[in-house]
Amino acid sequence: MNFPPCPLSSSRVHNLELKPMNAMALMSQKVSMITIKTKFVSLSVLHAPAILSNRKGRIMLLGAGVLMALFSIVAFADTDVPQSGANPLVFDQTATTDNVVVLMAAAAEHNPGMTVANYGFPKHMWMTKFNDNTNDYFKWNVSLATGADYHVWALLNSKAAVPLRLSVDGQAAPLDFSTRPIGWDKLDAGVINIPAGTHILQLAANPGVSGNIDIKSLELLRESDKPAYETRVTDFKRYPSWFSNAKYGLMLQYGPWGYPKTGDRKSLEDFANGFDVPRFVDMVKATGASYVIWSISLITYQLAAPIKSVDDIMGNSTLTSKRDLIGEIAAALQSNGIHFCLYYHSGLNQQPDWLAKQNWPSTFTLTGTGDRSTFFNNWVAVISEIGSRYGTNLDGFFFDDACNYYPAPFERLGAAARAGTPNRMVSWNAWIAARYTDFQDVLFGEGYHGENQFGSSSVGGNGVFTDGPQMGLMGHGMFTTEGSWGIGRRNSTIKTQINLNQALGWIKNASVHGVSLSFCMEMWEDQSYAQTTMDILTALDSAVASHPSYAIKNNTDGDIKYSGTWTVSSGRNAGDYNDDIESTATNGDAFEFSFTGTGVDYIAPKDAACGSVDIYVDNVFKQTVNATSTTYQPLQLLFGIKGLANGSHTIKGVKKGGSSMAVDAFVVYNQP
Ligand SMILES: [Ca+2]
Repeated sequence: MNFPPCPLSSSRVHNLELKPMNAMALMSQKVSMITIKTKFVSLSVLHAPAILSNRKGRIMLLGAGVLMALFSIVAFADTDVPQSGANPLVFDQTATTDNVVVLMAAAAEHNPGMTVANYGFPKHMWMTKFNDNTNDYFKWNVSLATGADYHVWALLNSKAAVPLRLSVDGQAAPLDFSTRPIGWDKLDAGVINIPAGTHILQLAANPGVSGNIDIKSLELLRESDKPAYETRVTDFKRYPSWFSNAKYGLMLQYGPWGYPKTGDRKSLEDFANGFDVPRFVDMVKATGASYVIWSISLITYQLAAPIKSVDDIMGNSTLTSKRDLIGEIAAALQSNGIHFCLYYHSGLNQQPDWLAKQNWPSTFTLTGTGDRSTFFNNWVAVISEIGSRYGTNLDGFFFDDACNYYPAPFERLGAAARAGTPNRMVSWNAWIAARYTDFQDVLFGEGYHGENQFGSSSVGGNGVFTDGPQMGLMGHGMFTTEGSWGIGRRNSTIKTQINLNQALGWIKNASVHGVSLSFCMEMWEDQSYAQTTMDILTALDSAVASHPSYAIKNNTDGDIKYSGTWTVSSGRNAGDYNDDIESTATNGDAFEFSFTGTGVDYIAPKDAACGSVDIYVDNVFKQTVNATSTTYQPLQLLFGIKGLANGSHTIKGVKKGGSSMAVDAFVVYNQP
């Protein structure tokens, strides 16, 4: 999560508060930009260790780094960048979980024409400008005890179909694959055989094709391990229907870092003790939100809850409060039928005393390598304690900045995130990139309003992407409603930046695809908020309530029985749902659609050839409808009924007159 959401503007993060850490991060970013311009990625590595040293030493080292970078323009202009991290990189062939081998692009030996996308400490993003030069390549020196077939996925961003080749020591049976022109992708590249021993895996540019590609990594999984892997992924998924049916929720990036309208912020204890939970619950109820996503950490890593593992890691309780405010909010919302999730930020780049306990590797930002075992162990201790503490009152975890975790033992982390209840949702923010792991349920959706995109769930679906970068994740959008994600500086104002029609449009589109939207709302430390935003949310509540959740069933649906002589007409290009209809020319022929819900709409075209139809609901005659029209009109509501008892029903239509009777689709309503 960035302030504002686009990391391209991430330098504005540092305007929030120029604490020493932020100031230093800013400096290191500037230095890295210099190295990027010189195209000497390896030299950037020299600067990174300085970030974690003491302040005086760091400034001196950074200065030396700049000089070295400038000097090196002349001295080493044609030097390729050597492999970072383990060399050779030994494949673990004994692990039965977390056994995806990740080859980081930035860690590979590569020519200097490619650069790291640097968004500042401690994020590691990806390499850019691959296939921009004819000699671009990545080489990983790897070692395997046993030769095997490996399935390969590529995390990359391409606007064009670019043929690429992965090879082992330049052998005769390389793996050729092509990028898809869909932007970020987790591309199934196919299978390559890697013999036992030490070998060079090489991914080379295609000199015959121009195409500027961002690439983060290759993920390799032994083909014989793939069935078990897929079973574990399937077992991990929860896809809770309460979430896909929620339509919208509220996100609050609110915590002890927040300021009142004027004046200073409070201490952690005073903040926690001063919060009025019933007042907050009343506010949430007024918005009509089905759920709340609450940030337990963000601009500072100070938890408004007595989390003992944090105290143990710190050796004191400066970062936790005595009052369990988080637990009280969770319980109060749940008792009002409002689901509760936590947003979690690692605090690495915003809380220096917390960072100091993580043994964070200085190599990570620029190469994606380094030992992060202390960080992961700490994370597991904290997250599993939070999870256990709140149990079923905590419905989900949204983990920000997954770029700080990847590559990660995501199966282990996912199990920790489920401590206390096996049904908790898990989400990792890969921002604009493809999903960083299959061991999660829900798209984080930063800056996304639920618009259809490559692989989106179909209308009436459960929201789960069927293809593309987010395949296997349930859709979800999360965005700012006002100027920022939260109140992180003194004397802030809140300015509403959406309107009701816009919000309603997003929700209508997203909800028919099973995608829920999280409106991030700012709140001053004293729990006051912008009335203009509240007015929109209140109006949204009544507007959305009149649009109950529904599913669309096409004329080809198996729950529709056709009796008589019916003909399918598809590829009609006439505006029909799914471009097809089913029709009969014989009086007495009938359709009967069985559904479960509280209402149904019968959708068909009107046309000069169409005539009258007798409609029955649960075998009781309702009325005769007429589908005659001088012109062809697709998607006409010929009959609709609501307010049925929630359960199984049938709607039947019998052709009575005219040349033709048609069925295009049915809409099933699930709420009164
Ligand atoms: Ca149709």
